[in-house]
Amino acid sequence: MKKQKFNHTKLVVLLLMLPATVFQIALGQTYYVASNGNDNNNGTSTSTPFQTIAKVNTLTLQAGSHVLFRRGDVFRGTLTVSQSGAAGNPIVIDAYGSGTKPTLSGSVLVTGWASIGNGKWQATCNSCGSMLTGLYSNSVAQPLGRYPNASDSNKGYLTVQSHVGKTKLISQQPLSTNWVGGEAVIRSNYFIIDRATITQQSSNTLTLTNTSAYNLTDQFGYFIQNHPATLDQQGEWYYDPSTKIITLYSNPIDPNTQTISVTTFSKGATALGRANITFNNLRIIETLNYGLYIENCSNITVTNCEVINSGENGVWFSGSGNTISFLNNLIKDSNNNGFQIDTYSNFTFQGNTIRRTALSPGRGKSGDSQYNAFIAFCLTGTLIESNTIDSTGYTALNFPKDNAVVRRNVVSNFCMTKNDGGGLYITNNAQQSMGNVTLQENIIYNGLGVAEGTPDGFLGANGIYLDECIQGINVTGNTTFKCSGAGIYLHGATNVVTTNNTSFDNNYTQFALDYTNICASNNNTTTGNIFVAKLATQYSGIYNSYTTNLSTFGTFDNNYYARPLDDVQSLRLSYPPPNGNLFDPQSLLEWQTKYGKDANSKTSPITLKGYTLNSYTGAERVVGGDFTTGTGFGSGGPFVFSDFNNGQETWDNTNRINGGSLNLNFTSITNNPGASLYAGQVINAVQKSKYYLIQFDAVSPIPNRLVQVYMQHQFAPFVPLVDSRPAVVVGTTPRHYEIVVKPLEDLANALAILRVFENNQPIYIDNFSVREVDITPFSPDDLMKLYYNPNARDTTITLSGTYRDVKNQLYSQQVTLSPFTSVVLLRDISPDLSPNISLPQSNFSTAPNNVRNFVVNIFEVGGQSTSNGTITMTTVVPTGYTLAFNGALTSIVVTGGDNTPVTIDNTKWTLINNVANQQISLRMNAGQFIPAGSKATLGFTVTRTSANSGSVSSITTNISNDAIRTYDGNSVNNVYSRIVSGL
Ligand SMILES: [Ca+2]
Ligand SMILES: [Ca+2]
Ligand SMILES: [Ca+2]
Repeated sequence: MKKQKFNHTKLVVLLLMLPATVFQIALGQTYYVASNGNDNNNGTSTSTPFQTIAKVNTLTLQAGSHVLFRRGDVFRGTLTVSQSGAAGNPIVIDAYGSGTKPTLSGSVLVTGWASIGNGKWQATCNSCGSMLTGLYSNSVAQPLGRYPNASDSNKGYLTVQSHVGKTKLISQQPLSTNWVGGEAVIRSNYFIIDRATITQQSSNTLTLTNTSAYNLTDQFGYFIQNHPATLDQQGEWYYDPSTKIITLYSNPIDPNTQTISVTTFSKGATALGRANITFNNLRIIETLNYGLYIENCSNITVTNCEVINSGENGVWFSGSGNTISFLNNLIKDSNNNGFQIDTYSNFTFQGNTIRRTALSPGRGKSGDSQYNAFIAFCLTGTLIESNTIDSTGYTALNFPKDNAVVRRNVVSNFCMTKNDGGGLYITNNAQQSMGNVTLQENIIYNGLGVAEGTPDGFLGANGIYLDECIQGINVTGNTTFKCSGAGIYLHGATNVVTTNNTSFDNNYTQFALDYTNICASNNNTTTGNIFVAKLATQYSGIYNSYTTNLSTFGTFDNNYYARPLDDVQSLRLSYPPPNGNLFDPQSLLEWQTKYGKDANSKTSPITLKGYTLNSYTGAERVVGGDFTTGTGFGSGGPFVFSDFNNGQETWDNTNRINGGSLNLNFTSITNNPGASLYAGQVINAVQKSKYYLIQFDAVSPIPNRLVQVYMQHQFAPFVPLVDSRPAVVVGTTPRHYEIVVKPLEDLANALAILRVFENNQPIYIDNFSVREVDITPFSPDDLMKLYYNPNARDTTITLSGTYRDVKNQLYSQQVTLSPFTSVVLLRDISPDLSPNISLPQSNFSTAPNNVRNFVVNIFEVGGQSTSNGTITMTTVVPTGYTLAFNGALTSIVVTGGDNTPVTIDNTKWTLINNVANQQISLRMNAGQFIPAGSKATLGFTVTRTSANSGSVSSITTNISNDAIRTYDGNSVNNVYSRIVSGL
């Protein structure tokens, strides 16, 4: 036990003034409390402990006094500390003995359950008051009875068909029970769950007493609780305060065989208007309202406590005060907020864990600022550090708006009861002055949202959510991932600095800077961030304004906007017409050139193909896709339509790519946002269970032309058959493009679409092809991974496979992360070609023994099929030999082999260069590819002509380097040499 400091001056005064018995208290008396004690004891030793909280509440404690509860014991009631300690010499409430922490329980046991039939039991709770917030069977919380049950359809939500204000609810579903006296639990909107008493019912119309600030909203959900007719599932209970009778559904378990407790005491421990109090090592459970309730106190320290099963807030520092330290505590299973602190200064919240907060709709409180794990309305000097917050009904950590540091917290699984909240959240919709808040190195993931009870399933759980009129926040070094909304969402923000954060796999966007109706977004700084969209349906960034030009949003630079599976148009920029592109996906280039932002920012260093191509399984669907003739296309081939009737197609025969090609161009320039032409190719029936490969070659006289590639309905409603429209970038050098499409539905009349954006320069298309294919899709989770380190020391993670980060740094064995950092790794799985030469008999004599047939095998060893028709290779024979390639051959007998003809692929390749019959270069034909793990085999003939007798030299074959990695991502193994000897 800690010795208390002795204040001699105070002692002298006390000696003069007080009788001896009080003198001992003034020294800082230690009191012991044990469940087998006696309130008639003096309480001053472990052998003479008090027994009850009620006795402790009668003591006049002094600075330095300790009240110690025996570990392993349970004490029922509310511990009220009615005195103050002194600075540096607090009153301490703590534990003694060994074992589990002493329990302060706010509940009483209820016994004598009588069966009333149909699985229901009743018992009277004489000490219960006007409400009950918890019933526990063997310490496990049981559900308040509700209709419909959470296990029913739509997770137990009925639907508001129509309403009048907040007091009349017309149910879409018929109500056959009279629910008057019960409570309607209403999703008034995405982020509010209100409770209102049902005072009248007429058929499907409920009249409510509803004190919420929010009106009802049609098509949102509601259910009914706190009514005896709701009881039909194990554990459901109802309490009638007028009779003090509890009804419990328990079938077939006889509740008399269980320990049933119910919440009766408002608080577990409390202090009002006091100072210098420390709470250590207490376990506070099953309280009617609050586990720990402190009001208008200062210099309060709480360490190593557990607060469990609180009927409303787990811990509430109400009112105002200063110097609060809340360290290394556990708060779990709170019905409403886990931890709330109002206007206090100098507040430290460190090393705490808050779990399972407000997970039952209707058990939390109505209105705003409820269902949160942590909410602080502090004044100044707040530190929120190294906490773990998991599983929260709404916002996990609602931080204060002034002078606060929020760092190194791990926040997961939030918005599990309500939507449109955050992992870290703040709003300033009252537009007060605010600032000097830092959010640093937090790790935030699994922002969920719940679809049930909403009309459209909007989830909107954002990792870091700075909502409405936020100013002066520094967001740095945080990691957010797997949130249903944005990783970081700035909603009407000014002077917010967002630097060096990583956002990955957030379902809507990795980062958003948005407008609100109240506040514009201005003068923000967004630099050095890594925004990686895992899926093609996610955005890397969204910049929206409908009030001011996007160029006033602030400074943006050195960010990564990466969407490796579809990296071209991963941004969305919205600005009202005529100067913007409302809701259209856009490229980083558009953001850079049109608004002058992000000059040094980059997209993904590698493009990941989300599949490997195994084979073609269907016939060619494009007639005349090589555009060899100028007739026929437009009927069997593509036709053009456009937004403003200015798109046209013509035939080009100037060998832009490969002979004739399709010229897509505009007859006039409208400058309308998103103005496009669409080259539609009839491809007839498609099935949603199949994959289709759209291929073409393209070139334009100017660089950076975007072409979207997708499918849509040929006839009304003309809607796309895809969730997202992949885009490719067409430049001044002809390139081959391929996009795999999996239609959303079976359709008899589908179009393949090439969408070209308005420009005064044409785009030329050639070798246009659509075929059904067999592919093996890769799971995006295998292609892209986020690793993070939630520990205070470096952590090394072992990798299987080779990866790159967005800065193109290679990781092959492991990655080491500093504390509270993360990395997004992209699998390095480009196709990798590696050739060899098969020529068993390589000693060349003179004629007639001077001719040899050999094959070059080009193996794909990277596990990824090559793109079509792009591979080039060169085979060279030494001086004194000649080399021949016959493009008509389909088999060859390798000289010195087993005399079995080897099947070769010569017909699939075209000679593109021949230097003196010694150096032959070939290019694979359009439409041909080397599947993953497979090979191409080419047959050649080599003849010794003038090589010297006894000479030794090499035949060499070489796969050309492929900077854009469409057929080879590893040039180390691209050269193979075979020694030949002249005899
Ligand atoms: Ca029920
Ligand atoms: Ca052509
Ligand atoms: Ca290679």
